[in-house]
Amino acid sequence: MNYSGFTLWFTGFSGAGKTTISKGVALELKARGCRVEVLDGDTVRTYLSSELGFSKKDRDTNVRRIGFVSSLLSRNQVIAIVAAISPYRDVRNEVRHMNQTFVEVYVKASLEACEQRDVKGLYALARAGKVKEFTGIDSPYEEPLNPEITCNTQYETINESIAKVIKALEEYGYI
Ligand code: GGZ
Repeated sequence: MNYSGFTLWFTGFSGAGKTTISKGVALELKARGCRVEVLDGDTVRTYLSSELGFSKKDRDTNVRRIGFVSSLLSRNQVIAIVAAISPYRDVRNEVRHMNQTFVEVYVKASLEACEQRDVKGLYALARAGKVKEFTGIDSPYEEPLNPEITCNTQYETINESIAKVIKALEEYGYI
């Protein structure tokens, strides 16, 4: 397939579905012969940002690091897929401008829905005050105002969200 690199950036609450959708999209793009790399918040925090916590300053540093790595990958014909809460609009905007082609995907689910899923039990810990500065509980999430793509995971299945992202990338002419 003839394509240039670009950055596909998934943002949303913990538990909204960023990791699952991004993995599905990565698989589909690889099946089509694209070179893909996934930068997931969880993994990045283990290997690249292990000293960082969840204050605004630390999250901003984390998001800038991810944005920098994605810019290096995407300018070398890799599709860089990012899945990070990246809760602050100003820094998402900053990384948008660090990347030549940037596609923002808002993985949208209400706080209530994410809290109900609570796959990792982190919301319960946050409500109990055992995890501090948790996004949506005692740390803000600023919704994207103009994302290229929105996946409403309360109303779409994971496969529908994946298909929606792939279709949008085709329509933008990126794949
Ligand atoms: C939010 C937290 C927190 C706090 C631990 N707030 O859903 P997860 O579990 O697997 O992914 C979340 C991850 C957040 O890392 P990010 O790099 O995506 O965040 S950011 O972009 O804001 O820098 C969550 C877990 O770490 N986690 N503590 N306090 N999420």
